[in-house]
Amino acid sequence: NQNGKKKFHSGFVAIVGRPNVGKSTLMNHIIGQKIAIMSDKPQTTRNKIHGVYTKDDKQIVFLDTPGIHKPQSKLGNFMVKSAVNALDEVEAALFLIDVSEGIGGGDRFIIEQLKNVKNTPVFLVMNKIDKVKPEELLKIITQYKDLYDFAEIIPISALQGNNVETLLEQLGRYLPEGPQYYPADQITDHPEQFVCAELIREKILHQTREEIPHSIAVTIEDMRVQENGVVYIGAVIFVERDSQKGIIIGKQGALLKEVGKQARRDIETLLGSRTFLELWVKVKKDWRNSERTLKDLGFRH
Ligand code: GDP
Ligand code: MG
Ligand code: K
Repeated sequence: NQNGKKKFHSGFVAIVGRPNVGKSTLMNHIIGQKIAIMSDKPQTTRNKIHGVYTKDDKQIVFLDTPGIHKPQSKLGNFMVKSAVNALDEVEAALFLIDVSEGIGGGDRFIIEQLKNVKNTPVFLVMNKIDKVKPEELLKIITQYKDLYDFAEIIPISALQGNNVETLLEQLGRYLPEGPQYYPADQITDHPEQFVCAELIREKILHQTREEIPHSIAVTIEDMRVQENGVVYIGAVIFVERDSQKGIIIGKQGALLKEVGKQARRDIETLLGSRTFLELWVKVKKDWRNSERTLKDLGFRH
């Protein structure tokens, strides 16, 4: 243009895929910091997390959507609805699959949902190529490419970073001219409270394995800097049953103490400040099926 300044391009990109295909890993690789919480357990990422990638004259704001899957509760309905709605409002969507596993019901369900999305190009991102041979990859491409009119098909390894640059370059071609939404050094627009709550939840899931399914929610009740410079955080862990409360507290409080220790370490890294973390466990029966409780806990349509 007249000033000789290059035009800026920007846009929003949603990442979808069934649990465990590597959505959080990909976003963390791109953003280069631990924002989206990773776990071997499905559905760790319940809310949208924006990760902001800025390079030269382009900015991509990523939405790590909750897994789209056949809903089994009201919470499930919220999750599917919000994830599918988000797809209409973005510049592009990345549909991640795990190439080391065959196409499954979860993948097919998402493809059906994608058919309701208008005017948003969908990339088929074939993740975990480090786990398969090239000829297997070709077989999987032929399985998928007739099921949907994908804008691009890109094989990557989110874990090792293979081909992620190519993915970003291809995405850049779909970004319209637009503003720089966030400063170049900002990597997430979520309140720190949310990330802290997710870190606590992650530690609980890691510590409890199968005993605690997804029937927990964590809210930050209080977060402030004390006079001595230490950040005080008070958090409540909601469970559905008394037995789950017992499991999370552990023998003489041992498990909760460990959760607190590990979460505090990560939170201190995140905030760059000494932290005092206080945790409570409360039973809120059947919170997943209560609309009011869902609203109280911050889930939105
Ligand atoms: P999400 O549920 O889709 O967000 O999946 P995660 O990002 O939490 O990843 C699930 C699991 O897959 C984790 O153990 C990751 O380390 C692993 N994973 C993710 N990407 C890759 C990859 O490219 N290669 C391999 N071998 N493992 C991966
Ligand atoms: Mg995730
Ligand atoms: K769109």
